[in-house]
Amino acid sequence: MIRDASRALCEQFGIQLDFRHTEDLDKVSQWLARESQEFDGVIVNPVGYSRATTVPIENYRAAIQTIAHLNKPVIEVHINNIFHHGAESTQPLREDGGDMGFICGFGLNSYLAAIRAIGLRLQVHHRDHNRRINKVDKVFILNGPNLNLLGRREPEIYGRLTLEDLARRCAEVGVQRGLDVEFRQTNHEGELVDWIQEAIDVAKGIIVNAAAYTHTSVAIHDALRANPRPKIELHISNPHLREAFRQFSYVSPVVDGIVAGLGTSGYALSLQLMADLIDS
Ligand code: CA2
Repeated sequence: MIRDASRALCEQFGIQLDFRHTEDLDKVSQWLARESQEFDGVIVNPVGYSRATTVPIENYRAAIQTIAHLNKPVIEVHINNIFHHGAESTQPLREDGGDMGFICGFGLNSYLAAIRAIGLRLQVHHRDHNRRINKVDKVFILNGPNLNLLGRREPEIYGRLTLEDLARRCAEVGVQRGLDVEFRQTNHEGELVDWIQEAIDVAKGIIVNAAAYTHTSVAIHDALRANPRPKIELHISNPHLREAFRQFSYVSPVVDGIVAGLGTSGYALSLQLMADLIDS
């Protein structure tokens, strides 16, 4: 099922798919290390690797690091939201540095979004048939503190697009996917809480980049929890690869899925995922 759907999407992009499965993590390390010249990107689902004590995680991380140096996109995917079940039993890879995205909680669509992200990175042409017709649903995209600085500071982390560019891009993708996008930014925690509450009555779904409040705000956790609509946590960077204080999220346990580390293209990808969440 995952293999067939992944292959079909790859064909649309003209990407050749090499889909492999093993229970032996050591083997994954070997594939990554030995064959890194032969692929342009990697999607890896390490399942419950952090629960296993016998697998050589160090080798695996070293292998990931090798391909990060080659500047090839690597995306960790999980079918379920791994933060729904206690973050200490299953943790995302936390390798320092490198170019690694993270998508979890969308079922099969976690894989398809990762393929789309790699397609975008490789700038390959594709025909996306995944359109919704005769349907317009309101979706909130809520952005937290300092994201108004996008494109003006730290482009090496957050890219060159401004928040206004992103809002425009999201509106375009929204039109394609039958979503009426309400794009907002605030530096104030309480305002984010107000908007998450407002969305209960007004929006079919919320995509939230709570920025620094992700790591500090019980109020935002509670507000999201009270909103029964589909919810996606979004980050431009991958907080798990950054400072220790970014590695805990109050948002992760109360959302359906998470998209991180895919740069500003994560916004468009999240909208695609949201359309599918609303339809499902
Ligand atoms: O990667 C993300 O999207 C973050 O949510 C961004 C937050 C950070 O606190 C999170 O850990 C991860 C920071 C947003 C600050 O945005 C800036 C944009 C340009 C220049 C300076 C800050």
